[in-house]
Amino acid sequence: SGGGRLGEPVSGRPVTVADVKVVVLTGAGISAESGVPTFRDADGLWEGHRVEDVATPEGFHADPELVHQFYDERRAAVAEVEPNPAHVALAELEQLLGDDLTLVTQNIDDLHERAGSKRVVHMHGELLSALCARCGRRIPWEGPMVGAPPCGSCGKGDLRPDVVWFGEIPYHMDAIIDALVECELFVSIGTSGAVYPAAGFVQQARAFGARTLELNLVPSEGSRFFHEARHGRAGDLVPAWVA
Ligand code: BJW
Ligand code: ZN
Repeated sequence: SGGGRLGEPVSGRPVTVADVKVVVLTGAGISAESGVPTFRDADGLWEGHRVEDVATPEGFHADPELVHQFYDERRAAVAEVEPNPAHVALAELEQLLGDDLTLVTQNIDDLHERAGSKRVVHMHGELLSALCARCGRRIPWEGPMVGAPPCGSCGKGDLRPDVVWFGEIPYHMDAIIDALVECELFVSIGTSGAVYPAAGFVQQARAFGARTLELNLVPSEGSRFFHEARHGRAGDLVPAWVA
């Protein structure tokens, strides 16, 4: 149906590549082929941990050590893996589109950056950042947070992972909404469509006139909201779409 390949008509009018404003939303599925476990697939990373124990403010309050350990393990694991062809294709797309591409990721890994993307909007935060729970200061973070000293800025606050847990407000929402309003093409890659507000972006983009495309291993929970869906591995689908 012609939906989504760059340079093809979007919203019924002819466009050139330089013309097209694109929003790409990525989720855990784009990092799966790099060896980062997803959240809700069979061998998902939440196994052994209840979501509410490790990804809520209440869980952190109840057992900060457990939550720090959980994120320490993920930080160490991500350091061992490499970006895959899907990340690389999106970095190439940024070269092509510049500011006309808004890459929004729900992922807290840095694989988009390591593939060469310069402007990544991390709506659920970043593994390589720590946040002072008292003064809100952010600091770059590489080592384990278990046993970390208090915040060097206020001297008192405990550091927490700089990530967005259930019940917290995702980051950069104003910029994301602006990009959804303006875009002519919205592409969702490797996300189950189970977690809001990201799961609602397709309907918002569509309401504002964008063409919408899903690239995912299987139909997501929101698959029916897209104009077009292609199912397969991100490492195959994303380079083919960008080419
Ligand atoms: C492949 C593949 C391959 C596999 N190739 N594909 C409306 C209705 C009901 C509830 C709510 C609602 N609005 C808000 C809520 C509450 C809640 C929520 O959504 N709950 C749901 C469970 C129903 N949302 C929130 O609390 C959010 N905050 C909020 O809404 O604040 C209010 C507000 C917001 C905005 C404006 C005003 C007010 C915060 C949500 C925070 C989510 N946090 C986490 C943890 C982040 C840190 C961390 O990583 O530890 O984010 S939870 C987890 O889920 C993580 C992910 O980013 C997120 C999404 O997961 P994702 O990426 O989709 O992964 P999977 O595993 O689910 O799916 C992977 C997909 O890839 C699958 O489909 C596979 O098939 C596919 N795949 N291999 C291609 N090779
Ligand atoms: Zn502080």
